[in-house]
Parts: sequence; C-alpha cells; structure tokens
Amino acid sequence: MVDLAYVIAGSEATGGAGLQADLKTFQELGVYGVGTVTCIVSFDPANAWAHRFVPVDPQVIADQIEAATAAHPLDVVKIGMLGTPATIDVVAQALGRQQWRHVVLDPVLICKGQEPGAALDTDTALREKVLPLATVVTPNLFEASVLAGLDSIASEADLIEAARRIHALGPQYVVVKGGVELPGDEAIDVLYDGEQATVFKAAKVGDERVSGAGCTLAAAITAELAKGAGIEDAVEFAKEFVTAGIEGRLAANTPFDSVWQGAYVEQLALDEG
Ligand code: PXL
Repeated sequence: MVDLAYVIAGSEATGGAGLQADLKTFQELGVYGVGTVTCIVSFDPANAWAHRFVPVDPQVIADQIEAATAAHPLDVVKIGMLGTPATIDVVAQALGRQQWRHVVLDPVLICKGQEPGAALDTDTALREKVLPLATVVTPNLFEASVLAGLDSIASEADLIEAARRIHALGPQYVVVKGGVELPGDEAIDVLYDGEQATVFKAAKVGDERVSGAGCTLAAAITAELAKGAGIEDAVEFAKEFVTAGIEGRLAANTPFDSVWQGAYVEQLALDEG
C-alpha cells in the first residue's frame, strides 16, 4: 500500500512555493499527499510582486484537519506557513489530538519580499506552541538567526551553533539550511540530533534564491520519513532532490525562478538511458 504524508501549509498562487510545492514533491516521491490550507498568498504582479496574504478562517482550518485525519491514518506531517498567531493556535491544538511519528516543521516566518518586522508575533507563537511538538525543524538562515538569537550566521561553525541552540528549544532534530546567502561556493546544510552534527554540502547552483527550495526540501524529508527512512538518509536524499529541482528550475515573470520538482526523476531516467 502507498505511504501517506500530510501537509498543513499556505497556498502560493504562482505554484512555486507552499502547499503546491509540497504536494508536487510528495507525488514525485511516491507518497499519497493530503493537504490543509492555512492561508492564501497571491503576489501582486501590478505592484512589483508584493506580498498579498489572506489567512483562512481558523474554524475552516480545524474542519480541514478534522476531515483529513478522519479519512486517513496520517502519522507524518509537514507544517509550512501558518502566518498568524490564531492559525498557530488552531494547528497546535489539532496536532496535540493524536500521536505523530514525525512532525516536520518548516518555520516559515516571512516569504521572500516580505518585511522582517511582520514576523515577530508569529515567531513567538511558533516558538512557544509548535516548536515543542516538532520532531524535525528546518530553518533557513533568517529563521535560524531569529530562533537561535544569533545576529549573524556566516560559516559552517555558525550553522552548527544555531542548530545547537534551536535543539535546546525542544525538537529532536534540527536541519539548518545555509542556502545561497551563506558565504562560499557550497550550499551547506547541518543536521543536529542533540549530540552529533552531520554536514551536507553541494556546489551552489547560481547565486540567486529560488522559490520553493525550502518548501521542497522539507517536503522531501517528510516524504522519505513517511516511507520509513531514517533522518540522516531522508535529509541526504532531500538535498539531492532539491538540488536537481534547482538545476532544472522554471523561469517565470516573478523575481525568483521556481524549483521544478520533476527534475530529479527526469535526471534519473536520463542517467538510466
Ligand atoms: O517559501 C516560503 C513560503 C511558504 N509558504 C507560502 C509562501 C512562501 C513564500 O512565498 O508563499 C504559502
């Protein structure tokens, strides 16, 4: 029988990030995806692709979670963009109603193009209510510096220190993503389990950010965990999957290209001739 993976996240209307990227990733990796929408993000093409954000009514989020969890035996969930303290409350309550094998939290504080100040009340609520429920948390550089209370993260050693500090907030595993903004030629990610830091490196693909990279990495970790992989294998594979997706990225009229989740399978088919 097919394995199932669940995602609670925001819709991103261009298809590049959010729930759309998550469900595409699940499908590519052979898991049956179930999704709950927390908010709707529609970038504004008439206003330099500025961020337009509409939260879904908390009761409607609760109804979706009720339907999804009643329909399927879900035990691995990815949490993406929540967006407001009210949404965080309703999702944290719903998560607390059952046991989960894994809760993968992508602690989305702001989207590309949004003002950092918008993140402060969401940061506090996320840290207090959702982080303690997470088994895996996948912050990018900005999220890691906020959660770890570090002014700057500029090296592999800083990534490890950030991971240590975030681990102390409750999650079992921390994956800090260096991305294109960490200085150097390599995209470096660190997995920390409370004792050991494992470092994953790949050559940077260009020096521009790509929409959906963080969502896709966390979704691929979620899919692999759903299929029974261990955390280290899940992170290693997810990095390969997202690197292929960045190499095969889709250009758009938006300021950032988008990850193409089909690229990994396309590359495999080519390699096999
Ligand atoms: O990439 C972070 C992200 C996650 N979720 C949604 C988004 C974005 C960024 O645009 O819109 C819904």
